[in-house]
Amino acid sequence: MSDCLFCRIVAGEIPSTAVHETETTLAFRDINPQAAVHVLVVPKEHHEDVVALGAADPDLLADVVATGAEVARLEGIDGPGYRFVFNTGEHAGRTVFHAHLHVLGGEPLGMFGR
Ligand code: D5M
Repeated sequence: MSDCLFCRIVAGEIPSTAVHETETTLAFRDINPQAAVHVLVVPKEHHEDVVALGAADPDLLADVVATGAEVARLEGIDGPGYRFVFNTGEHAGRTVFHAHLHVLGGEPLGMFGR
């Protein structure tokens, strides 16, 4: 999808700060970090959101989660703990329509909600 921001990052057409890559996934730093560590993990293949990804290719969703866990290990936040977030829809503030996992940590995180 040539007009998809994260497809263009995967293709190397838009720069990103990669922290990890597998055959099926790419992890890069969020441009607007909400925590000391804020990394996005995307499937290289385009899927609209996590629900569509899970329905179309559960193994690829598992790859995204496994890459998120590996990113937490590489960033040294697996000990103190971290948060995985998948936003869907307007109320969650979703802005990019290519499935992505937020990996947040590196400091105590606030609770969920408004
Ligand atoms: O989150 C989409 C996230 O994508 C948001 O936290 C900003 C981030 N973003 C947007 N553009 C870029 C680029 N170019 N590099 C890295 N990160 C980016 P959402 O769950 O859709 O609200």
